[in-house]
Amino acid sequence: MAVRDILIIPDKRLRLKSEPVKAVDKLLRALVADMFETMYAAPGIGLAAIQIGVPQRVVTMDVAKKDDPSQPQVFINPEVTWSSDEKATYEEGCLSIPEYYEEVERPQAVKVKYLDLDGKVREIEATGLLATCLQHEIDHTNGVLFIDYISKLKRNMVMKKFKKVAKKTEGDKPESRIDPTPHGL
Ligand code: K1U
Ligand code: ZN
Repeated sequence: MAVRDILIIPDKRLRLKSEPVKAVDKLLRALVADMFETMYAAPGIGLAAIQIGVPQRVVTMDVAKKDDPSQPQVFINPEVTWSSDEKATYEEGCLSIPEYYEEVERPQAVKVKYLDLDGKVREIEATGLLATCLQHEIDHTNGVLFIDYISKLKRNMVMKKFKKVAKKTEGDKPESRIDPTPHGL
C-alpha cells in the first residue's frame, strides 16, 4: 500500500474521461487500497482514481462524522440512475484544488448503480453529504470539476492562481532541471 501524489489543477489529466473497469481483480483491489491510504492521509472524504493519475472509473469515500467509526465505501463504474428535482447546496472542496471552497447546488438525492469489490452489481439511494460527495466523485470520472459549476469570473481567478503556482514549482521538478552531464559521456 502507498500514499500516492494527488494531481492538482491545471493538470490536464483531471479533464480526462476515465475508462470503465473491466475486471475486479487483485490489481484493482491494490489500487483501491492505495486510494484509501491517499484519501485518509490527505485528509479527504472522497477520491476518484484519476486524482492519482489512474483513468479508471473507481471512487473511494468515507463520509462518517468525525467521532463516528469509519465507513469506507468503494464504487466501481458508478453511474447516476436517478436524481431528485429537489436541490441542496453544500460548500464543496476538492483535493485537486487545495484550500478552495465554494457553494455548489446539486440534486439533493441520487440513485447510483455500481460494482462492489466482489464485482457484484449494487444500487444505493443517497441523500445529504453522501449524495453530494458521490456526484462530485462521479464528475471526476467524467473530467468535470466542482469549479465548472461556479461563475466564470471565480473559476478564472482560481485557475489563474493555480497556473501561477504550477509555473513556479515547475522549476523544482528534477525532470525540468538542465542536465549538467555533456551528451555522449
Ligand atoms: O474528490 C475530492 O477532491 C475529495 C473531496 C470530496 C468532497 C468534499 C466536499 C464536498 C464534496 C466532495 C474532499 O474530501 S475535500 C476535503 C474535505 O471535504 C474534508 C476533509 C477532511 C475532513 C472533512 C472534510
Ligand atoms: Zn474533487
